[in-house]
Amino acid sequence: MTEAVLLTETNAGVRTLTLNRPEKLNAANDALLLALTEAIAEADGDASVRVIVLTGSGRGFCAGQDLGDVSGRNMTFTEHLNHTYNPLIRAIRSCGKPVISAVNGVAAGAGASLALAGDVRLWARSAALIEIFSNIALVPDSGSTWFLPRLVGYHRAFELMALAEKVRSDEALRLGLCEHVFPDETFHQEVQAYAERLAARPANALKLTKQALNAAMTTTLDVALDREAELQQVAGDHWEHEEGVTAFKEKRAPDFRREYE
Ligand code: LHQ
Repeated sequence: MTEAVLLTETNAGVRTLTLNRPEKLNAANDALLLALTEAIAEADGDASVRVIVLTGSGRGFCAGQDLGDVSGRNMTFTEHLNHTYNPLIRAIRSCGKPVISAVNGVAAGAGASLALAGDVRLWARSAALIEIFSNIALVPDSGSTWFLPRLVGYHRAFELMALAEKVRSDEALRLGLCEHVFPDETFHQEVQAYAERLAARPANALKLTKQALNAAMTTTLDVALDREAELQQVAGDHWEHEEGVTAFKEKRAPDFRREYE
């Protein structure tokens, strides 16, 4: 039997999805992209899952499109993106649960987009990101042109894309491409511990926060204020809010996981 292109594991409410084509630095083929998109939707609908982690097996995170898998394909570039990468990036951004990009190694091309697409980006010390598209005379895709300038500004984004420079973890942290860098040796334990911290937070409130932030990325302050007021009502009507306030008054830690255990 051939090894699955995507490995799935759930531990303490954390669903870890591991890209599993290590001999190619987890370069993506259609099977992997479709499996990953489906797995995110499945995790989104599973009440026992509170946080999703995306990571890679072996020494790479994702080397982007498998360049051995595109020649002779019966699809245009546009069709290919609309069929595979774009639904994946949309699934991550619209998922009601926090998605952690756990970047264990090199993230190149569409793999760099995947590294940027998570709500939280945790990197191993030896990880690196390369907007490598221009090496093969392509345009950055899978959301890179949207994510990167919002993080580093137009000019730095243009330079990284035009020169396909490798961004190492220390610089990534400085540029805001990741939130934390952990030692390679303990990376997966650190990611799991971080994910469990997030899993203990109020799931409904985080879902609404993600929704509000995503919408605010492309809107005016006026519209954002109105949306906050609407979503605050939804959050305030949820049991989590009552639990948070009660716990505060009783001087104890809130239990936001009680419905799931
Ligand atoms: C690979 C790949 C790979 C196949 C490493 N494919 N085998 C969207 C829609 C439609 C079409 C096109 O594209 C897109 C979006 C994109 O993602 S375009 C960008 C595609 N990706 C690339 O151009 C990256 C190509 N890879 C590299 O430049 C290097 O491998 C990097 C810089 C990522 C890592 O370098 P090294 O650490 O020196 O590793 P390596 O090059 O020795 O790679 C290890 C193996 O993985 C090697 O196989 P081998 O049999 O020789 O050991 C590579 O051939 C294979 N591999 N990336 N994308």
